[in-house]
This record gives sequence, C-alpha cells and structure tokens, in this order.
Amino acid sequence: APETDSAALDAVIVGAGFAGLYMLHKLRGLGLRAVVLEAGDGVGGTWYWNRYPGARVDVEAMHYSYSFSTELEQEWEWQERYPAQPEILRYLGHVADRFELRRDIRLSTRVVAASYDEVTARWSVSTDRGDSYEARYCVMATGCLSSSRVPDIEGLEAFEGPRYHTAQWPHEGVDFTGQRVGVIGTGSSGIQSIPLIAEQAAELTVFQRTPNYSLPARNRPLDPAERDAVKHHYPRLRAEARNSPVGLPGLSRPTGGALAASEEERRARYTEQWEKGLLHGLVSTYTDILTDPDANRTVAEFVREKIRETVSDPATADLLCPTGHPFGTKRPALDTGYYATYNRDNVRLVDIRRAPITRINARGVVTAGAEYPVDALVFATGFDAMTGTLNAIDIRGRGGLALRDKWAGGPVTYLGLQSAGFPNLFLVAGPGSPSVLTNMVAAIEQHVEWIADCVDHVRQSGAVAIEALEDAEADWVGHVNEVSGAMLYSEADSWYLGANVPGKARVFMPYAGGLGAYRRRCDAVAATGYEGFVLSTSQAPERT
Ligand code: NA7
Repeated sequence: APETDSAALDAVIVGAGFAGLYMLHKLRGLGLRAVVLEAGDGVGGTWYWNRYPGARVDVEAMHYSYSFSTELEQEWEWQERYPAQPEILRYLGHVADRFELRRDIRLSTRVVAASYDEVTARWSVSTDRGDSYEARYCVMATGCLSSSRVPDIEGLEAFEGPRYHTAQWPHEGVDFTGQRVGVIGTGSSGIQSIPLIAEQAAELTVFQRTPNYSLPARNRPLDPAERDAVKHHYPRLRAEARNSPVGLPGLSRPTGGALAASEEERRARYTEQWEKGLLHGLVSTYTDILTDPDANRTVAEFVREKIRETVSDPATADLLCPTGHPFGTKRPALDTGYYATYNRDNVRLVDIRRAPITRINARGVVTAGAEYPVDALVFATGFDAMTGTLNAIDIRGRGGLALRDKWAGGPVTYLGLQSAGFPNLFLVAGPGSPSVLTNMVAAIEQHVEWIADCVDHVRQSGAVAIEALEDAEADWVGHVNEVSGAMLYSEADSWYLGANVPGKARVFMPYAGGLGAYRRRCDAVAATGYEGFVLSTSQAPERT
C-alpha cells in the first residue's frame, strides 16, 4: 500500500475475521478512513485458517452470525444448523462483498509491530512487507485462537511423513486414503476431525493426554420453514441473545441448584439438554453447575454414562471418560459420531497421560514403552490462546512500554477493551472480555459497537486520545478474578488459564460474568462519560 495513503487514515484494524470486517464497516459509518491488515490470503480469520476435516461451528449459525444488518440476516440462507467451515467462509466473503469492504483490506500482510507516538497521538503499524501505516486509532481484531501451537517434541523434524496442524490445513485438502495416521490432541479440533479421518485412513491412532467432554451436535440441514421462523422472530431473538449470559436466545435461566432436585428430575433435565445438541445446554440446567463440585459431578457423571453406553470396549470407554476436571471448565466439544468412532476396527486410542510421548522419530511416535509407526501426523494441539497473537506483535505504548512486558505475569485490561499505557489501542475479544465463554459473534458485535461509539465520543469531544486508567484496570482485573475465582474454572488445565502453553502465566483470562452483565457494565461506563478512561484534548508536549 502506498505510504501516502496513511496520512489520511483514521484507523488501522488488524485482522479480517468476524471482528475486523464489522469494525471496518462500523468505522466507515462514522465517516472514518480505516484500513484492515490481514495476514491471510483471504478474509475470514478463524474460518479462513481452520480447514481441517469436520471443522464446524459449535453455536447455531442462525445465531452465530451478524445481527447488525436486517437485510443481511434476512437474505442469507444458512444450509445447516452447524455449518462446516466452507459455508461460514462463504458467508464472510459475502459480507465483505456486500458491504464493499475489500477495497480497504490488505491481504497477505502480517502486522509485526505497532507503536504509539505521544507527540502526534498516532499509531504506526508496520508489516512484514516492510511498509507501515499511521493512524490515530489501532484496533486489534486478531482473534482469540489465532496462534496455533505444535508442541516442542524431541525429534519432530526427523519425521519423514507429512505433518499438519488443524489450524494450518492445506487449502487443497489432504487425502489419507490407505494411510496410517496419528492424531495428537483431543480438544474440539481433534474431536471434530477424528471421525472423518477414521473413515478415510487405513489406520488411525489417537494420542490423548486429557479426555474432553463432548456432546452430540445433532447437526442437520435447516429446513426452510424453520429458517423463516427464526428470521421472522429475529428482532426478539437477537435482543434476547444480546442481554443473555452466553449471547444466545432460548436457553433456560436456571432457578435452583442441582442437588436440590431429585436424581430423577436431574436425569430428565440432563437428558432433555443432551437431546437438544447445544453447547451451553447442560451448564444452564442448574444455577450451580459451574460453582459447586458436587452439583458438577452429577452432570459430569451423566456424560460419562453416555460415553460408556456408546463405546463398546470398556477399557477404551474408561480412557475416554474425563475425570480430571469438572464439566464445563474446559470448553466442551460438540461432535458428530466422536465416541462411536472408537468402535471401529481401524481406530485405537493411546493414553499419553500414563505413557507420555518421549519423542518422534522418522517413522512415527515413540512413547514410554511403545512405538507407533504412522505415515502422517495431525497436530490438533490448539493455540497460544487470547494473548499469543497480541504478544507476537511488538506493541509499544507510551514511553516505549511493550505490551508483552506489561503482560508478562498475565494480561491486564480494562473491560477487555484497552490496556493502560496504550492510548487509542482497542482490543476486540481481548483477555478480560467474556467473548470465548459466549457466542463469539454476539460478543464481537458488542465490542465493535462500543469501540465505535467510544471513538466517536473522542472525536466529538475534540480530544485526540483515550486511555484506560490504571486504577480502573486494576479494579476490572480484580473483578474478573473474583468472578472466575468463585467458579470451578481453576480446576482444569485449560487454555482459558494459559495452562496448555509451557511457561505461560496461569491466569484465568476470560470474564466469566456473562455477556449481558458485561454489556450493562460497558454501557454504564460510556453513559458516565467513559469512567475509568482519560481523554487527552491536546497532543502531548514534546519530550526533551
Ligand atoms: P484445544 O482445545 O486447546 O485442544 C488441544 C488438544 O491438544 C488437547 O487435547 C491437549 O491436551 C492436546 N495437547 C496440547 N499439547 C499437547 C502435547 N504437548 N502433548 C499432547 N497433547 C497435547 O484446541 P482445539 O484446537 O481443539 O480447540 C480450541 C478451541 O477452538 C475450542 O475450545 C473451541 O472453542 C474451538 P490437554 O488437554 O492440554 O492435556
């Protein structure tokens, strides 16, 4: 992009996924000039990268979609209840076209650094192409699960076959016909891809460190009448979603605790939710599923029973039953035929908790005690979540303060939207935001709209910068910790806590108070003239 462009820029947005696309549209609506810098060769963010077999959304698409345009929500026809990656990518491509976003998106452009100049009160954002963009505002729409991780296993480079990470899947797809395939990792990506790889491969070996809870998705094509009914009721459903804890309509608001109910009542309620195929169904049955270990055990045991009913070999079933962490403290998966896959003759499960992988050699995977030769290896090993992508960018605020240094002991933000010392830098779905515990698109819309209103406020006030105050930030971090501390989340080694990345600070990053409560808090902050933020009305004096 020509350097001359940037003199006229108001904002640089990093990332062209759900967040970045809407942010661009929103800022344009304010009359601002913004540009989106995107590392991928196409738009779509998460849905651009994650092309592994079986990659699907785990929130119903009729709700996991933008609500900001009535025309868009009425004209788009979702084909499935839980569409696979290509359908969601088509949707985002359509959004980019429909709102003419592409002319301001620079693809194949990875942001490597961003620094704030106190004299001009502007950000300078540099890319791996060697150019830079200057603008008053910088919005990091970089995603929560966008830095994929391959564990540092000795001998990895010696493996002679192809290696894949689920989030770096080749665009042309992979044909495993006739091959012996190894999959490492049984989070959502492993759970979604394993059934399909098992159908194709000659042999599949799954290396499991931690069994996860997975619920049947009950995915199906959407019939037109059902689609129309949702569209007809969108105004009510979207309003309900926006103010609900998880950003979705229709979930029951529990009133009582699980242990106050009889075993029969509990079973009836769990069964009802199990049949519905909804990610947040089981946790919304009773008030105390995520706070009381005994209440949680009732639902965890219900899921384990389902696993034992499905998997014919009792030893395999046992290995698949999660016992080390409470239900819902890691994000459960929604699957299609996951547990039944282990009834196939060509699939075996290897417990690498008991006998860890010691190395990889030219032929395959070596554990303490056995060697598993494979032709191809799939890493479904997840991400350096929530902070990985931000910390990979050299972000410098006032006085040259590096965000990654400030966050060395864990991320600190005010409302998940800003960090003190970094004026005019906004985060979408950042640490301290509820996004990953909710319907991500509903959370993104809230963040984007709040940021746009905030930028508008700064401009209307004749100010040049807005920055979170340290006290407000400390209070927010305290509140985030207090809310999750009263819940069972710390009992799981999850990516919410950074526990999957060796050496990462163990801090519960998301705000667990729910989207509705979060929205009310953000609205109150805006209504009181951006309490907890400071506006600078003039550019900082030149330092000597
Ligand atoms: P996840 O949920 O982080 O899952 C990663 C999996 O890989 C998980 O089973 C890990 O076991 C396993 N893993 C990670 N590192 C290793 C090593 N070193 N050795 C063995 N096994 C390992 O990532 P996903 O991509 O599946 O899903 C991410 C989110 O995307 C998901 O929550 C949905 O919101 C969508 P562990 O549990 O750490 O023992």
